[in-house]
Amino acid sequence: MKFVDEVVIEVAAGDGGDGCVSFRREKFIAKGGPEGGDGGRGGDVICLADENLGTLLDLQHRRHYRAKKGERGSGKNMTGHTGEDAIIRVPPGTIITDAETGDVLADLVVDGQRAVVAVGGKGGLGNARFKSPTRQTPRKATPGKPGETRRLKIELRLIADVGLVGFPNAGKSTFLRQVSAAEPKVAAYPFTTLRPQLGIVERPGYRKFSVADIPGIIKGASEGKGLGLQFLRHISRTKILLFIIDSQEEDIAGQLADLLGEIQTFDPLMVNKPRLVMINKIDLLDSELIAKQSDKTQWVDCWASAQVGQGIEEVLQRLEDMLFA
Ligand SMILES: Nc1nc2c(ncn2[C@@H]2O[C@H](COP(=O)(O)OP(=O)(O)OP(=O)(O)O)[C@@H](O)[C@H]2O)c(=O)[nH]1
Ligand SMILES: [Mg+2]
Repeated sequence: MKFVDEVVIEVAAGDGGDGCVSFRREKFIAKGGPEGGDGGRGGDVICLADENLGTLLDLQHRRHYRAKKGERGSGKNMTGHTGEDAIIRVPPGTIITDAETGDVLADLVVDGQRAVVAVGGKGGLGNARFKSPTRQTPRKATPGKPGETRRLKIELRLIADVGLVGFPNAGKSTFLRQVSAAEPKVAAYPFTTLRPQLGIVERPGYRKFSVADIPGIIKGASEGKGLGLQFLRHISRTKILLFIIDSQEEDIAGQLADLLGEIQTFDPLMVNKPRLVMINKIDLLDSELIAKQSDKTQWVDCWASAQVGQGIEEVLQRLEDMLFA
């Protein structure tokens, strides 16, 4: 299944119904007063967060949404019915911006949250409204106002407590498999992960938290290399970044610096987020070597092996302390 995390759609709220021209007809009265009702309001276009959805796939298949027009007014001062709203269901974590102005219209975070993204037109006025002492039989009514139309950019961001950052092949997906029930693909080549994935860490007696695995970034990603930085948006709202670095790389300090540099380009605020640095694949390292290097690697928080599970408990404990302290 393809992961769709950004879609542009077009929406149109319903036009207002027209006002009505009508006169009372009663026995023995040749011409009664005006009694034309107002038109109904047009329906709104509403975005609704629905936790049963995980992607924007539905929106990719259908890109136009239109709410119903308001009903015309009718005789006997009857106001027309309001047009039916158009409801667009999106997963929690969806941000909706006006594609032309860039204004953020809504940020839907929890299930059931809704936002009007295009407002229905007002109904027109019926001729009953135009009666005055000098104008007993107004033939005037006004048409309904047009509903708002908009192009919307719909973006999905995973909502997670911890975001994984690392170069391709560092072992991010292996880590997520190790600590949660999620089963992202793991393979010995770069760019195995092509779509963000969420896992929940559940340990008996501890609080749950969620971890987001995203495709690896590479040096130069900010200039469009690799898969680019677009996936970083998924971890832009996490509370903590967990950097995973492959111990087999020659210059692990340089790796961290490069990762931070790329993130900085994407969003300077992300660099200030609390972070934990984990060196992975220590099952391939000589433990004496680690001990010898320890004075040069004080910036490392944890040494672990996502594959065999060594040191992972400590990583989870540190994350838990940072999240819930
Ligand atoms: N020996 C050893 N191998 C590991 C460890 N963690 C991951 N690997 C291997 O490293 C390779 C890459 O692992 P992935 O988990 O797919 O790496 P990733 O960071 O998700 O990679 P991308 O999705 O491409 O960004 C796989 O062959 C894993 O089996 C580890 O702790 N020890
Ligand atoms: Mg991966």
